[in-house]
Amino acid sequence: MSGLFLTRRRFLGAAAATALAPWGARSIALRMPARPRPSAPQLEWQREERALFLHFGVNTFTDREWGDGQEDPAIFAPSRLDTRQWMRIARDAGFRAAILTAKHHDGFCLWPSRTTAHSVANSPWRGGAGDLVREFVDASREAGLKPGLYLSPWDRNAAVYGDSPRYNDFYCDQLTELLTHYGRIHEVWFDGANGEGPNGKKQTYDWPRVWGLVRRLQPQAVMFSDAGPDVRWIGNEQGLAGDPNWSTVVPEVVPVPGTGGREATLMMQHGDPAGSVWRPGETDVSIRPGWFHHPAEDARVRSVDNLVNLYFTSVGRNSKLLLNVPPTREGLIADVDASRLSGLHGRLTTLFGNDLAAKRHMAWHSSGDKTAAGEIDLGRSVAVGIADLREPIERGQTIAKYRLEGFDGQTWRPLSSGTTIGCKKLDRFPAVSVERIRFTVDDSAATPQPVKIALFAPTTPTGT
Ligand code: FUL
Repeated sequence: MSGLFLTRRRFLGAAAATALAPWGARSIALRMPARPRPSAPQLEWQREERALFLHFGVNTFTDREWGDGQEDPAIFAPSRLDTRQWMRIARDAGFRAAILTAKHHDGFCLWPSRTTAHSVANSPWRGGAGDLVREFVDASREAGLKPGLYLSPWDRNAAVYGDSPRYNDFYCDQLTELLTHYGRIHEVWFDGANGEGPNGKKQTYDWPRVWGLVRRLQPQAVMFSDAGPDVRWIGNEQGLAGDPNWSTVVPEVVPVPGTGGREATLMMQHGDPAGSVWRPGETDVSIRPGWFHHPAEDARVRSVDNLVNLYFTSVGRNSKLLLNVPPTREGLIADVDASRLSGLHGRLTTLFGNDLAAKRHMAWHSSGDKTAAGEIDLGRSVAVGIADLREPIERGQTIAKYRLEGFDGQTWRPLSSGTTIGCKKLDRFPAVSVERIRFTVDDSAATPQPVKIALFAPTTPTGT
Protein backbone atom coordinates (compact mmCIF):
# COMPACT_ATOMS: atom_id res chain seq x y z
CA MET A 1 0.00 0.00 0.00
CA SER A 2 1.99 2.96 -1.22
CA GLY A 3 2.12 5.31 -4.16
CA LEU A 4 -0.71 7.58 -5.12
CA PHE A 5 -3.01 7.25 -2.16
CA LEU A 6 -0.43 7.55 0.59
CA THR A 7 1.51 10.27 -1.17
CA ARG A 8 -1.51 12.45 -1.68
CA ARG A 9 -2.59 11.75 1.85
CA ARG A 10 0.72 13.03 3.16
CA PHE A 11 0.59 16.39 1.46
CA LEU A 12 -3.12 17.17 1.45
CA GLY A 13 -4.34 15.43 4.57
CA ALA A 14 -6.67 12.50 4.90
CA ALA A 15 -9.91 14.35 4.17
CA ALA A 16 -8.65 15.79 0.89
CA ALA A 17 -7.17 12.48 -0.25
CA THR A 18 -10.49 10.76 0.31
CA ALA A 19 -12.26 13.52 -1.59
CA LEU A 20 -9.87 13.05 -4.48
CA ALA A 21 -10.50 9.35 -4.81
CA PRO A 22 -13.63 9.04 -6.94
CA TRP A 23 -13.70 5.27 -6.60
CA GLY A 24 -13.25 5.27 -2.83
CA ALA A 25 -9.93 5.60 -1.05
CA ARG A 26 -10.12 2.09 0.33
CA SER A 27 -10.47 0.35 -2.99
CA ILE A 28 -7.70 2.50 -4.56
CA ALA A 29 -5.30 1.47 -1.82
CA LEU A 30 -6.14 -2.21 -2.26
CA ARG A 31 -6.00 -2.19 -6.06
CA MET A 32 -2.81 -0.14 -6.26
CA PRO A 33 -0.77 -1.26 -9.28
CA ALA A 34 2.99 -1.23 -9.17
CA ARG A 35 3.13 1.82 -11.43
CA PRO A 36 0.46 4.53 -11.74
CA ARG A 37 -2.17 4.00 -14.41
CA PRO A 38 -4.80 6.35 -15.82
CA SER A 39 -8.35 6.35 -14.52
CA ALA A 40 -11.07 5.76 -17.11
CA PRO A 41 -11.83 9.52 -17.39
CA GLN A 42 -8.11 10.33 -17.81
CA LEU A 43 -7.77 7.73 -20.53
CA GLU A 44 -10.84 8.98 -22.38
CA TRP A 45 -9.66 12.57 -21.99
CA GLN A 46 -6.30 11.88 -23.61
CA ARG A 47 -7.65 9.79 -26.45
CA GLU A 48 -9.86 12.69 -27.56
CA GLU A 49 -6.61 14.37 -28.70
CA ARG A 50 -8.09 17.71 -29.72
CA ALA A 51 -10.21 20.11 -27.61
CA LEU A 52 -11.40 23.56 -28.57
CA PHE A 53 -10.82 26.39 -26.08
CA LEU A 54 -13.22 29.33 -26.28
CA HIS A 55 -12.26 32.61 -24.60
CA PHE A 56 -15.30 34.85 -24.72
CA GLY A 57 -16.62 37.53 -22.37
CA VAL A 58 -16.41 41.26 -21.64
CA ASN A 59 -12.81 41.35 -22.91
CA THR A 60 -14.17 40.52 -26.36
CA PHE A 61 -15.98 43.88 -26.25
CA THR A 62 -13.29 45.98 -24.56
CA ASP A 63 -10.53 44.57 -26.79
CA ARG A 64 -8.48 43.59 -23.75
CA GLU A 65 -6.84 40.39 -22.54
CA TRP A 66 -7.42 40.91 -18.81
CA GLY A 67 -10.47 42.87 -17.69
CA ASP A 68 -10.35 44.78 -14.41
CA GLY A 69 -13.80 43.81 -13.19
CA GLN A 70 -15.14 47.36 -13.58
CA GLU A 71 -16.79 46.68 -16.95
CA ASP A 72 -20.42 47.63 -17.35
CA PRO A 73 -22.33 44.38 -18.10
CA ALA A 74 -24.20 46.41 -20.73
CA ILE A 75 -21.18 46.11 -23.05
CA PHE A 76 -21.78 42.38 -23.43
CA ALA A 77 -23.93 42.44 -26.57
CA PRO A 78 -23.01 39.82 -29.19
CA SER A 79 -25.27 40.50 -32.14
CA ARG A 80 -25.31 37.04 -33.81
CA LEU A 81 -24.08 34.65 -31.16
CA ASP A 82 -24.44 31.07 -32.34
CA THR A 83 -22.85 28.30 -30.29
CA ARG A 84 -23.97 25.78 -32.90
CA GLN A 85 -21.71 27.48 -35.42
CA TRP A 86 -18.76 27.09 -32.96
CA MET A 87 -19.47 23.42 -32.44
CA ARG A 88 -20.13 22.60 -36.09
CA ILE A 89 -16.74 24.07 -37.00
CA ALA A 90 -15.06 22.20 -34.16
CA ARG A 91 -16.71 18.87 -34.96
CA ASP A 92 -15.92 19.17 -38.66
CA ALA A 93 -12.29 19.83 -37.74
CA GLY A 94 -12.02 16.64 -35.69
CA PHE A 95 -12.32 18.20 -32.22
CA ARG A 96 -14.00 16.04 -29.62
CA ALA A 97 -14.23 18.31 -26.58
CA ALA A 98 -14.66 22.04 -25.91
CA ILE A 99 -13.98 24.30 -22.94
CA LEU A 100 -15.64 27.72 -22.42
CA THR A 101 -14.46 30.52 -20.12
CA ALA A 102 -17.59 30.61 -17.95
CA LYS A 103 -15.79 33.31 -15.94
CA HIS A 104 -12.44 34.98 -16.68
CA HIS A 105 -10.41 37.20 -14.32
CA ASP A 106 -12.88 40.10 -14.72
CA GLY A 107 -15.47 38.07 -12.80
CA PHE A 108 -18.16 38.47 -15.47
CA CYS A 109 -20.29 35.31 -15.50
CA LEU A 110 -21.57 33.95 -18.80
CA TRP A 111 -24.42 32.33 -16.90
CA PRO A 112 -27.03 34.08 -14.71
CA SER A 113 -25.29 33.32 -11.42
CA ARG A 114 -27.11 33.96 -8.16
CA THR A 115 -23.76 34.90 -6.60
CA THR A 116 -23.20 38.19 -8.45
CA ALA A 117 -24.81 40.94 -10.49
CA HIS A 118 -21.76 40.92 -12.78
CA SER A 119 -23.25 38.55 -15.34
CA VAL A 120 -25.18 38.10 -18.56
CA ALA A 121 -28.38 38.67 -16.56
CA ASN A 122 -27.53 42.38 -16.54
CA SER A 123 -26.53 42.59 -20.17
CA PRO A 124 -28.71 43.38 -23.18
CA TRP A 125 -27.92 39.98 -24.74
CA ARG A 126 -31.14 37.93 -25.14
CA GLY A 127 -32.86 40.75 -23.20
CA GLY A 128 -31.00 39.72 -20.04
CA ALA A 129 -32.60 36.27 -20.14
CA GLY A 130 -29.67 34.51 -21.82
CA ASP A 131 -27.47 31.75 -20.42
CA LEU A 132 -24.37 31.21 -22.51
CA VAL A 133 -23.18 28.23 -20.48
CA ARG A 134 -26.48 26.52 -21.26
CA GLU A 135 -26.24 27.32 -24.97
CA PHE A 136 -22.63 26.13 -25.00
CA VAL A 137 -23.23 22.78 -23.30
CA ASP A 138 -26.35 22.09 -25.37
CA ALA A 139 -24.59 22.84 -28.65
CA SER A 140 -21.53 20.78 -27.63
CA ARG A 141 -23.57 17.72 -26.85
CA GLU A 142 -25.67 18.12 -29.97
CA ALA A 143 -22.48 18.11 -32.07
CA GLY A 144 -21.02 15.17 -30.14
CA LEU A 145 -18.36 17.19 -28.29
CA LYS A 146 -17.76 16.90 -24.57
CA PRO A 147 -18.29 20.18 -22.72
CA GLY A 148 -15.86 21.54 -20.14
CA LEU A 149 -15.80 24.82 -18.18
CA TYR A 150 -13.11 27.32 -17.14
CA LEU A 151 -13.86 29.16 -13.92
CA SER A 152 -11.12 31.65 -13.12
CA PRO A 153 -10.17 31.54 -9.44
CA TRP A 154 -8.83 35.10 -9.71
CA ASP A 155 -11.83 37.44 -9.68
CA ARG A 156 -11.24 41.18 -10.02
CA ASN A 157 -14.88 42.05 -9.48
CA ALA A 158 -15.93 40.09 -6.41
CA ALA A 159 -15.93 42.33 -3.32
CA VAL A 160 -15.08 39.34 -1.11
CA TYR A 161 -12.00 38.40 -3.13
CA GLY A 162 -8.97 38.38 -0.80
CA ASP A 163 -11.18 37.84 2.21
CA SER A 164 -10.13 34.23 1.94
CA PRO A 165 -12.82 32.15 3.70
CA ARG A 166 -15.62 34.28 2.24
CA TYR A 167 -14.30 34.17 -1.30
CA ASN A 168 -13.73 30.43 -1.03
CA ASP A 169 -17.43 30.09 -0.15
CA PHE A 170 -18.36 32.37 -3.06
CA TYR A 171 -16.15 30.42 -5.50
CA CYS A 172 -17.53 27.08 -4.34
CA ASP A 173 -21.07 28.45 -4.77
CA GLN A 174 -20.25 29.37 -8.38
CA LEU A 175 -18.74 25.96 -9.02
CA THR A 176 -21.81 24.33 -7.51
CA GLU A 177 -24.07 26.24 -9.90
CA LEU A 178 -21.95 25.22 -12.88
CA LEU A 179 -21.65 21.60 -11.85
CA THR A 180 -25.27 21.02 -10.87
CA HIS A 181 -27.33 22.93 -13.46
CA TYR A 182 -25.87 21.77 -16.74
CA GLY A 183 -25.59 17.98 -16.74
CA ARG A 184 -22.30 16.21 -17.20
CA ILE A 185 -19.22 18.43 -17.42
CA HIS A 186 -16.15 16.56 -18.62
CA GLU A 187 -13.35 18.91 -17.68
CA VAL A 188 -13.05 21.66 -15.07
CA TRP A 189 -10.27 24.10 -15.89
CA PHE A 190 -8.50 26.13 -13.19
CA ASP A 191 -6.04 28.62 -14.65
CA GLY A 192 -3.04 29.68 -12.61
CA ALA A 193 -3.26 33.50 -12.72
CA ASN A 194 -3.62 34.86 -9.21
CA GLY A 195 -3.36 38.61 -8.72
CA GLU A 196 -4.82 41.06 -6.27
CA GLY A 197 -8.49 41.63 -5.79
CA PRO A 198 -10.33 44.98 -6.05
CA ASN A 199 -9.40 45.73 -2.44
CA GLY A 200 -5.70 45.02 -3.02
CA LYS A 201 -5.86 41.82 -1.04
CA LYS A 202 -4.44 38.48 -2.14
CA GLN A 203 -6.55 35.38 -1.89
CA THR A 204 -5.55 32.05 -0.40
CA TYR A 205 -7.54 29.39 -2.21
CA ASP A 206 -8.76 26.28 -0.48
CA TRP A 207 -7.76 23.78 -3.17
CA PRO A 208 -8.54 20.59 -1.24
CA ARG A 209 -12.06 21.92 -0.72
CA VAL A 210 -12.47 22.96 -4.36
CA TRP A 211 -11.17 19.66 -5.71
CA GLY A 212 -13.28 17.70 -3.24
CA LEU A 213 -16.39 19.61 -4.30
CA VAL A 214 -15.81 18.88 -7.99
CA ARG A 215 -15.18 15.22 -7.22
CA ARG A 216 -18.44 15.01 -5.29
CA LEU A 217 -20.58 16.87 -7.83
CA GLN A 218 -19.02 15.49 -11.03
CA PRO A 219 -17.07 12.34 -10.15
CA GLN A 220 -16.25 11.60 -13.79
CA ALA A 221 -14.87 15.07 -14.64
CA VAL A 222 -11.14 15.60 -14.98
CA MET A 223 -9.72 18.65 -13.22
CA PHE A 224 -6.96 20.69 -14.85
CA SER A 225 -4.52 23.05 -13.14
CA ASP A 226 -0.76 23.44 -12.68
CA ALA A 227 -1.24 20.83 -9.96
CA GLY A 228 -3.94 18.67 -11.50
CA PRO A 229 -5.19 16.73 -9.67
CA ASP A 230 -6.16 14.83 -12.85
CA VAL A 231 -4.41 16.64 -15.69
CA ARG A 232 -1.59 19.13 -15.45
CA TRP A 233 -0.57 22.27 -17.31
CA ILE A 234 2.29 21.58 -19.69
CA GLY A 235 4.21 24.60 -18.41
CA ASN A 236 4.03 27.01 -21.39
CA GLU A 237 1.48 28.54 -23.77
CA GLN A 238 3.48 27.98 -26.96
CA GLY A 239 2.02 24.59 -27.81
CA LEU A 240 5.13 22.66 -26.80
CA ALA A 241 4.81 19.57 -24.68
CA GLY A 242 8.02 18.36 -23.09
CA ASP A 243 10.26 15.81 -24.75
CA PRO A 244 10.55 13.63 -22.72
CA ASN A 245 7.02 13.78 -21.44
CA TRP A 246 5.98 11.40 -18.68
CA SER A 247 2.34 11.21 -17.63
CA THR A 248 3.44 10.48 -14.08
CA VAL A 249 4.49 13.24 -11.67
CA VAL A 250 5.84 13.70 -8.17
CA PRO A 251 2.89 15.59 -6.66
CA GLU A 252 4.89 17.18 -3.83
CA VAL A 253 6.77 19.28 -6.39
CA VAL A 254 3.57 21.05 -7.53
CA PRO A 255 1.11 20.45 -4.68
CA VAL A 256 -1.24 23.33 -5.54
CA PRO A 257 -1.57 25.77 -8.46
CA GLY A 258 0.82 28.67 -8.40
CA THR A 259 3.74 26.76 -6.91
CA GLY A 260 6.55 28.50 -8.71
CA GLY A 261 10.15 27.68 -9.35
CA ARG A 262 12.13 25.90 -11.98
CA GLU A 263 11.58 22.49 -10.47
CA ALA A 264 7.82 22.97 -10.75
CA THR A 265 8.05 24.10 -14.38
CA LEU A 266 10.21 21.11 -15.25
CA MET A 267 7.76 18.77 -13.54
CA MET A 268 4.84 20.27 -15.51
CA GLN A 269 6.71 20.10 -18.79
CA HIS A 270 8.32 16.68 -18.48
CA GLY A 271 6.62 14.76 -15.66
CA ASP A 272 8.80 12.21 -13.87
CA PRO A 273 9.27 8.48 -14.52
CA ALA A 274 9.42 7.92 -10.75
CA GLY A 275 6.19 9.88 -10.17
CA SER A 276 3.62 8.32 -7.88
CA VAL A 277 0.49 9.69 -9.60
CA TRP A 278 -0.87 9.66 -13.16
CA ARG A 279 -1.31 13.27 -14.28
CA PRO A 280 -0.89 13.73 -18.06
CA GLY A 281 -0.10 17.16 -19.50
CA GLU A 282 -2.50 19.37 -21.45
CA THR A 283 -1.07 21.77 -24.02
CA ASP A 284 -3.13 24.98 -24.21
CA VAL A 285 -2.26 27.42 -26.94
CA SER A 286 -4.10 30.07 -28.94
CA ILE A 287 -4.65 30.17 -32.69
CA ARG A 288 -4.02 33.94 -32.39
CA PRO A 289 -1.50 36.01 -30.41
CA GLY A 290 -4.13 36.73 -27.72
CA TRP A 291 -6.61 34.50 -25.91
CA PHE A 292 -9.54 36.82 -26.70
CA HIS A 293 -10.56 37.97 -30.14
CA HIS A 294 -9.04 41.28 -31.24
CA PRO A 295 -9.91 42.53 -34.75
CA ALA A 296 -6.34 43.82 -35.11
CA GLU A 297 -5.08 40.23 -34.92
CA ASP A 298 -7.22 38.92 -37.79
CA ALA A 299 -4.15 38.82 -40.02
CA ARG A 300 -2.11 36.97 -37.41
CA VAL A 301 -4.02 33.71 -37.22
CA ARG A 302 -1.76 30.64 -37.24
CA SER A 303 -1.30 29.04 -40.65
CA VAL A 304 -2.31 25.45 -41.42
CA ASP A 305 1.39 24.43 -41.40
CA ASN A 306 1.80 26.01 -38.01
CA LEU A 307 -1.26 24.17 -36.65
CA VAL A 308 0.00 20.87 -38.03
CA ASN A 309 3.28 21.48 -36.19
CA LEU A 310 1.34 22.18 -33.01
CA TYR A 311 -0.34 18.81 -33.39
CA PHE A 312 3.06 17.12 -33.64
CA THR A 313 4.47 18.99 -30.62
CA SER A 314 1.43 18.34 -28.41
CA VAL A 315 -0.58 15.22 -29.31
CA GLY A 316 2.57 13.82 -30.92
CA ARG A 317 4.41 14.20 -27.61
CA ASN A 318 2.05 12.32 -25.34
CA SER A 319 -0.16 15.34 -24.60
CA LYS A 320 -3.59 16.68 -25.53
CA LEU A 321 -4.03 19.80 -27.62
CA LEU A 322 -6.36 22.47 -26.22
CA LEU A 323 -6.51 24.97 -29.06
CA ASN A 324 -8.07 28.35 -28.33
CA VAL A 325 -10.26 29.83 -31.07
CA PRO A 326 -11.91 32.94 -29.65
CA PRO A 327 -15.31 34.05 -31.00
CA THR A 328 -15.69 37.59 -32.30
CA ARG A 329 -17.84 40.40 -30.94
CA GLU A 330 -20.64 39.12 -33.09
CA GLY A 331 -20.45 35.83 -31.21
CA LEU A 332 -19.15 33.76 -34.12
CA ILE A 333 -15.89 32.04 -34.98
CA ALA A 334 -14.24 34.21 -37.64
CA ASP A 335 -14.04 32.80 -41.18
CA VAL A 336 -10.25 32.90 -41.21
CA ASP A 337 -10.00 30.82 -38.02
CA ALA A 338 -12.63 28.40 -39.34
CA SER A 339 -10.76 27.90 -42.60
CA ARG A 340 -7.47 27.22 -40.76
CA LEU A 341 -9.20 24.62 -38.59
CA SER A 342 -10.65 22.91 -41.56
CA GLY A 343 -7.23 23.07 -43.26
CA LEU A 344 -5.68 21.41 -40.21
CA HIS A 345 -8.23 18.63 -40.31
CA GLY A 346 -7.74 18.09 -44.04
CA ARG A 347 -3.98 17.90 -43.61
CA LEU A 348 -4.14 15.46 -40.70
CA THR A 349 -6.60 13.27 -42.56
CA THR A 350 -4.23 13.13 -45.53
CA LEU A 351 -1.12 12.53 -43.42
CA PHE A 352 -2.64 9.79 -41.29
CA GLY A 353 -5.17 8.30 -43.70
CA ASN A 354 -3.19 5.28 -44.84
CA ASP A 355 -1.23 3.20 -42.34
CA LEU A 356 1.42 1.38 -44.34
CA ALA A 357 1.98 -1.11 -41.51
CA ALA A 358 -1.72 -1.90 -41.10
CA LYS A 359 -2.53 -5.55 -40.46
CA ARG A 360 1.17 -6.47 -40.37
CA HIS A 361 2.20 -8.60 -37.43
CA MET A 362 4.85 -7.39 -35.02
CA ALA A 363 7.11 -9.97 -33.42
CA TRP A 364 7.94 -8.61 -29.92
CA HIS A 365 10.71 -9.96 -27.70
CA SER A 366 11.70 -8.84 -24.22
CA SER A 367 15.46 -8.86 -24.02
CA GLY A 368 15.74 -7.99 -20.34
CA ASP A 369 13.78 -6.30 -17.56
CA LYS A 370 14.03 -2.95 -19.20
CA THR A 371 14.78 -3.65 -22.85
CA ALA A 372 12.80 -5.17 -25.72
CA ALA A 373 12.59 -5.18 -29.50
CA GLY A 374 9.92 -5.66 -32.13
CA GLU A 375 10.06 -6.22 -35.87
CA ILE A 376 7.49 -5.81 -38.62
CA ASP A 377 7.80 -7.25 -42.11
CA LEU A 378 5.97 -4.84 -44.41
CA GLY A 379 5.84 -7.41 -47.21
CA ARG A 380 6.91 -4.88 -49.86
CA SER A 381 9.04 -1.78 -50.17
CA VAL A 382 7.19 1.35 -49.03
CA ALA A 383 8.23 4.97 -48.75
CA VAL A 384 7.82 6.16 -45.17
CA GLY A 385 8.40 9.48 -43.41
CA ILE A 386 6.24 9.44 -40.28
CA ALA A 387 5.96 6.92 -37.44
CA ASP A 388 3.11 6.83 -34.95
CA LEU A 389 4.18 4.97 -31.80
CA ARG A 390 1.86 4.05 -28.93
CA GLU A 391 2.32 2.39 -25.58
CA PRO A 392 -0.68 0.61 -24.06
CA ILE A 393 -1.00 3.32 -21.40
CA GLU A 394 -3.96 1.67 -19.72
CA ARG A 395 -1.15 -0.44 -18.21
CA GLY A 396 0.99 2.61 -17.40
CA GLN A 397 3.89 4.34 -19.17
CA THR A 398 7.36 2.81 -19.10
CA ILE A 399 9.57 3.45 -22.15
CA ALA A 400 12.43 5.88 -21.56
CA LYS A 401 14.63 5.42 -24.65
CA TYR A 402 13.97 3.86 -28.05
CA ARG A 403 15.16 3.59 -31.63
CA LEU A 404 13.35 2.91 -34.89
CA GLU A 405 15.21 1.48 -37.87
CA GLY A 406 14.20 0.46 -41.37
CA PHE A 407 15.65 -2.25 -43.66
CA ASP A 408 15.98 -0.87 -47.17
CA GLY A 409 16.75 -4.26 -48.81
CA GLN A 410 20.46 -4.08 -48.03
CA THR A 411 21.06 -2.44 -44.70
CA TRP A 412 19.32 -1.30 -41.51
CA ARG A 413 19.07 2.47 -41.47
CA PRO A 414 18.15 4.66 -38.47
CA LEU A 415 14.73 6.32 -38.92
CA SER A 416 14.17 8.01 -35.59
CA SER A 417 15.04 7.76 -31.92
CA GLY A 418 13.66 9.29 -28.78
CA THR A 419 12.87 9.08 -25.10
CA THR A 420 9.24 8.76 -23.97
CA ILE A 421 6.29 7.45 -25.98
CA GLY A 422 3.14 7.25 -23.82
CA CYS A 423 -0.25 7.58 -25.47
CA LYS A 424 1.15 8.75 -28.81
CA LYS A 425 4.58 9.73 -30.09
CA LEU A 426 4.88 11.06 -33.64
CA ASP A 427 8.25 11.05 -35.35
CA ARG A 428 9.00 12.70 -38.69
CA PHE A 429 12.14 11.69 -40.58
CA PRO A 430 13.59 12.02 -44.08
CA ALA A 431 11.71 9.87 -46.60
CA VAL A 432 13.08 6.38 -47.12
CA SER A 433 11.83 3.17 -48.74
CA VAL A 434 11.86 0.21 -46.38
CA GLU A 435 10.78 -3.44 -46.40
CA ARG A 436 11.01 -4.12 -42.68
CA ILE A 437 11.20 -2.05 -39.57
CA ARG A 438 12.79 -2.73 -36.22
CA PHE A 439 11.88 -1.00 -32.97
CA THR A 440 14.26 -1.26 -30.00
CA VAL A 441 13.65 -0.22 -26.39
CA ASP A 442 17.01 0.62 -24.85
CA ASP A 443 15.72 1.76 -21.48
CA SER A 444 12.50 1.62 -19.60
CA ALA A 445 11.12 2.41 -16.14
CA ALA A 446 9.62 -1.10 -15.92
CA THR A 447 9.12 -4.05 -18.26
CA PRO A 448 8.11 -2.48 -21.58
CA GLN A 449 4.81 -3.56 -23.12
CA PRO A 450 4.54 -4.09 -26.91
CA VAL A 451 4.34 -0.78 -28.76
CA LYS A 452 1.80 -0.26 -31.52
CA ILE A 453 3.46 1.12 -34.63
CA ALA A 454 1.81 2.80 -37.59
CA LEU A 455 3.77 4.15 -40.55
CA PHE A 456 2.84 6.86 -43.00
CA ALA A 457 4.09 8.29 -46.24
CA PRO A 458 6.51 11.23 -46.11
CA THR A 459 5.04 14.73 -45.75
CA THR A 460 6.70 15.89 -48.96
CA PRO A 461 6.72 14.04 -52.30
CA THR A 462 9.72 11.75 -52.59
CA GLY A 463 9.66 11.32 -56.34
CA THR A 464 9.44 7.56 -55.86
C1 FUL B 1 -4.13 32.27 -18.06
C2 FUL B 1 -4.96 33.54 -18.19
O1 FUL B 1 -4.36 34.61 -17.48
C3 FUL B 1 -5.08 33.87 -19.66
O2 FUL B 1 -5.85 35.01 -19.86
C4 FUL B 1 -5.72 32.68 -20.37
O3 FUL B 1 -7.03 32.49 -19.88
C5 FUL B 1 -4.88 31.43 -20.13
C6 FUL B 1 -5.45 30.21 -20.76
O4 FUL B 1 -4.75 31.20 -18.74
O5 FUL B 1 -3.95 31.94 -16.74
